[in-house]
Amino acid sequence: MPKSFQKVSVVGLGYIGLPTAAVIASKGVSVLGVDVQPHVIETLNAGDIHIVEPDLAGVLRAAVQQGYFRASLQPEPADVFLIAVPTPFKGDHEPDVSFVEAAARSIAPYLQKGSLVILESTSPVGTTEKMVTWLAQARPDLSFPVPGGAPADVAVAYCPERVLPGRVLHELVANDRVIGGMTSACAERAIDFYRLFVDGQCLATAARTAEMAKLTENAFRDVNIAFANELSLICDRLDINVWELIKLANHHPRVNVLQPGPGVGGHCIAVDPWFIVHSAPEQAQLIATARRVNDGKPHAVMDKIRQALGAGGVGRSIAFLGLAFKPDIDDLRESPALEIALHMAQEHVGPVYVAEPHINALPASLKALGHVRLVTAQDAISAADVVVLLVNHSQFKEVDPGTLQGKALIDTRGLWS
Ligand code: SAJ
Repeated sequence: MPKSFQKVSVVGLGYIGLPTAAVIASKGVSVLGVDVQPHVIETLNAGDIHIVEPDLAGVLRAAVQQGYFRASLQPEPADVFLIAVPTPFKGDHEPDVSFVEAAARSIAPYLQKGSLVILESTSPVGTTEKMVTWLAQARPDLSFPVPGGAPADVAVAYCPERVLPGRVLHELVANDRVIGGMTSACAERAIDFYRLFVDGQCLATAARTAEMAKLTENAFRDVNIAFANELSLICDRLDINVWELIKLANHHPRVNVLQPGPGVGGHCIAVDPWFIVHSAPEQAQLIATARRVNDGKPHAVMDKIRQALGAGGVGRSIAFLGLAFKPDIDDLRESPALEIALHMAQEHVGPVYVAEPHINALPASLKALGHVRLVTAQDAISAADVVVLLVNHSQFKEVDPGTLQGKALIDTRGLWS
């Protein structure tokens, strides 16, 4: 292990920071995890975890037991500081980088000559440069890098995470990384660090390009999903089966249309493109439109449900199959399926059945309505007049098609089409 990376501090112990800290510690590097939530610190120091991610519990527990990982509310001196805090919205889709600023200011007192600071949080272009400004304000005794400038006391780089929830431990090690330095010397230093645990390629670039690379990847996927979602609306109007259409079109050697659905959920794809739109609103026309198309899709599904319920909708019952934001996970964050089920249950007075095999209890918002029950898929289908398939969980493929006979069926994922 290079002598300069003996102690690493990871600030922000969420879905990215914690697995990253655990993987680095598993390589025999001493890692201090820092978070502002006392219950997170207590849980981790006891060798347990507070998030759901396959294989993470074992890796973290071993790291704690072997003394390579410890969590604290307070930063401490370290050779490398890796920041992985949330960057949510404020106001009208405006990126809020205040957690990055708070994290930068919290580590500033512990920097010294030779420190390496890396930002991993998904961030609008220019955030790494801002972070340097905050650090420099707090530490006038140290020099910090400027693009194309002279070597500085502290190296600063931006390196976005690209892991897929559910496969984080594998992808953290296997994926290629884009590593943007404030200067090329900063990028090289950060690459040396990532080599401690990354098997994929480490690709050097400027910090601004690396920031934009992350946003581009998710905006690319969002635009392509929007194309599929728009096609589904066009096909409804023209009475064409969109699933068959896409299968046929994808036989073209250079066409690969993605799958329509009830909308785009999760914490990344529905959020990150707005960071681009906010930075360049005049230019980012297609990206903004794609966001609107995907955000509009749940409303199109709700209109279909209202139609299926018909004029005598009052006493009829609805089954919603799936609440998660994508198949075979338990994550309900920003889920269009949950949005649709909740809106419709608020508006519909008849019985509502929800089948979500990955949860044990209804989310509070649905439970509070009083007329929504969490049941198995088969029970939901048997009891319902209108069946709405919202998530293509593997388990729903087992449903006997005979049981769907005579029901009004809205299949937003093409599972039974
Ligand atoms: N979806 C569709 N149709 C499709 C594919 C996806 O409707 O053909 C929907 C899903 O149902 C879901 C949403 O899109 O609601 C997002 O799911 P996803 O599997 O596309 O992506 P995430 O949000 O789980 O993870 C993404 C990944 N980014 C890309 O694939 C470019 C992941 O690599 C990133 O690390 C992650 O965002 C992140 O943290 O930014």
